[in-house]
Amino acid sequence: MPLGAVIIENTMSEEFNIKSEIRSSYPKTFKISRGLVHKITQFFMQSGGRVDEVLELNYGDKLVLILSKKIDSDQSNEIIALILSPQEVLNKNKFIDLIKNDIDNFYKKDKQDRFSNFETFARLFFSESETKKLLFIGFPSSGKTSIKKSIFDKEDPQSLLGNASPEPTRGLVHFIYSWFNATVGIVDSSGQEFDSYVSDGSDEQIRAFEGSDIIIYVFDVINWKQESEKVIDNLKKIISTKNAISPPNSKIYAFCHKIDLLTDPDKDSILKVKQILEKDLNVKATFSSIQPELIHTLFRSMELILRDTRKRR
Ligand SMILES: Nc1nc2c(ncn2[C@@H]2O[C@H](COP(=O)(O)OP(=O)(O)OP(=O)(O)O)[C@@H](O)[C@H]2O)c(=O)[nH]1
Ligand SMILES: [Mg+2]
Repeated sequence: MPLGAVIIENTMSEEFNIKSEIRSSYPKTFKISRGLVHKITQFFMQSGGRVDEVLELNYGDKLVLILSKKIDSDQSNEIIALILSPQEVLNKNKFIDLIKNDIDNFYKKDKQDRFSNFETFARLFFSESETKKLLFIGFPSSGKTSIKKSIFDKEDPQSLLGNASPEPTRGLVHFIYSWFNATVGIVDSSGQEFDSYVSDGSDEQIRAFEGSDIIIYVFDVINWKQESEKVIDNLKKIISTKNAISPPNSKIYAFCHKIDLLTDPDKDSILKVKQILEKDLNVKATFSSIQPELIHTLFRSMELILRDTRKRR
């Protein structure tokens, strides 16, 4: 994945000084230094202000792809810059093709639209990657870390239920795994800090949801039994956060976990959860457990997500 993309507007003052301003950048957390903005502008000017052509600027071990389109203005120009990490430099041709293919469409918009819709354009360079980001989010102690460890670290579920039971997670914890032929970046989040991930405009919210293709909402059967309204309310908050921040084709799945703890009288009520989440909120819901006799339920849920994700590619 590239490190980031920016659109820079350069305006010429009456004294012939150039003022460079960043009009938009993606991802939101991407910070570009003033030094690099200056270098990009200088490089473009030194190239003779070549437009409609992807220029390549080496910056340390990174590579910056630069493109400027001719616009009807004598006082200003715009530069789009895509900053590639050292690992992505090898794939530069893929990114150059993507820029060339999509730039004309982007420049059909007027200037204000370009600046406000830059994010949609820039996402193209990020969604092409095979890397998926998966976020585990939900109630404290509902089993997020245990699920992650059983599936991705292949830890023995019996010990996760016993003496190797995980400590409560603090903050957002990141991991990278190979999952079949995809690379998956996993974010395991703290149930205690759930509210901060769905509170509007917080940095935590952006860190958790930005770029998340797969969002797994975990609650357990006891949560449903004791506080079903909160289970639904939390999911609504996740849906609106996802809609505001995550990629357009991202998807939420709900895991009603620890079904080994179900007692007979609870069974009817628990079956309703699936109906409510799927019919009313349009979120796929599955039942799971890491208890050895029931762990196939968890494997099935994860398989379903994998199949779905492949289809969406
Ligand atoms: N009975 C039962 N217990 C489980 C299951 N999965 C996990 N647990 C237990 O639930 C407890 C909490 O598990 P965690 O995986 O730490 O939960 P978490 O959601 O990561 O919690 P936070 O990090 O605090 O948000 C642990 O004691 C686990 O052993 C399950 O399928 N059934
Ligand atoms: Mg945890």
